[in-house]
Amino acid sequence: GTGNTQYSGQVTLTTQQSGSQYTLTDTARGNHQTRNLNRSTSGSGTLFSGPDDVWGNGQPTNLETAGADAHYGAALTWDYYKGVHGRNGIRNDGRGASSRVHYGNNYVNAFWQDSCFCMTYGDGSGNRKPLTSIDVAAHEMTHGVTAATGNMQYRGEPGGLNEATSDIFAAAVEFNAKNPSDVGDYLVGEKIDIRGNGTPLRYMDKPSKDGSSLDYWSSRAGSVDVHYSSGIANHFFYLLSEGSGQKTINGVTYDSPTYDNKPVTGIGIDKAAKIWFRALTTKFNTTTNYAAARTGTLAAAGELYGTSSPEYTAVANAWAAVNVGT
Ligand code: ASN
Ligand code: ZN
Ligand code: CA
Repeated sequence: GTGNTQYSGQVTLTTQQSGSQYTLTDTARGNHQTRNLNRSTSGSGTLFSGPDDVWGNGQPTNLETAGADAHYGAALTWDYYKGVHGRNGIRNDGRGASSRVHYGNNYVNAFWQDSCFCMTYGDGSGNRKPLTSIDVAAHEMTHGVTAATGNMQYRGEPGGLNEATSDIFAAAVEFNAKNPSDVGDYLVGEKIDIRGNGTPLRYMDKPSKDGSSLDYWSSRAGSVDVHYSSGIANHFFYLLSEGSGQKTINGVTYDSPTYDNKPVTGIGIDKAAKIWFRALTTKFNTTTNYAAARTGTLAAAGELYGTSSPEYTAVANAWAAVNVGT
């Protein structure tokens, strides 16, 4: 089918034909379904269906548009985990989840629930910007991957690492998608204007730019909101990928500081994501804190690239740069 999305332009969607109708059922990705809650805050809504296999018109007033964005974001995230990490779906069992759009009234959030194996998106408030961008979809779906793997508990330092894992793979999926309307960046939620002033929700190069997130580990890391302690690992991941200092990527200029004022040389996002995924799936557990994340990512880098490799050294340097483990 054809999706006329709000954030990603015109895209191809995989759908299912049943008789004279088509539905947003992704037959290539575990039958992932995209459903319309039509402002309800409960239930599973109705599966998007229609006669022409064209979904949305690029405008949020058309109720199919958010469905097209969500269906596309879920497909990109599925393809990223399968193509890059060899993971067959969120739980590595080939099963598709579902997306629910148009949750409630003026709801300015999105969330994953393991209980329904589903993610849910609000429509945003005054600015009428549904929370269905690629990075938000990848962030929420990654909560499902984390629940099925490291399962870091959603409080304290493990909670920050859980949140960061969602931001890290949100960036990785966005870069991997190579969509010209929503290019890759190290910002989270730059499309949805959640603050109403055009700024993104989070910045990975220097998380404190949002006014609340932590750039460096301190004893406060275990007591602030998990969306703020995630900053430490987001910053680690940015430094590991791109290195410290100024850098412009896809038109966005970053300037990433280090705690010790020593420069860090990046190894690229593909290797950094390989290391984080291996740590998430084979080292992390419910109680992993920042010190253990350092140990786990070092072990993962050692297994992937060797303990004498530049990749291993970069992991050590990037953790030191966010004040973990020195
Ligand atoms: N959008 C938020 C998140 O995924 C919802 C929450 O706070 N759990 O982190
Ligand atoms: Zn989250
Ligand atoms: Ca982004």
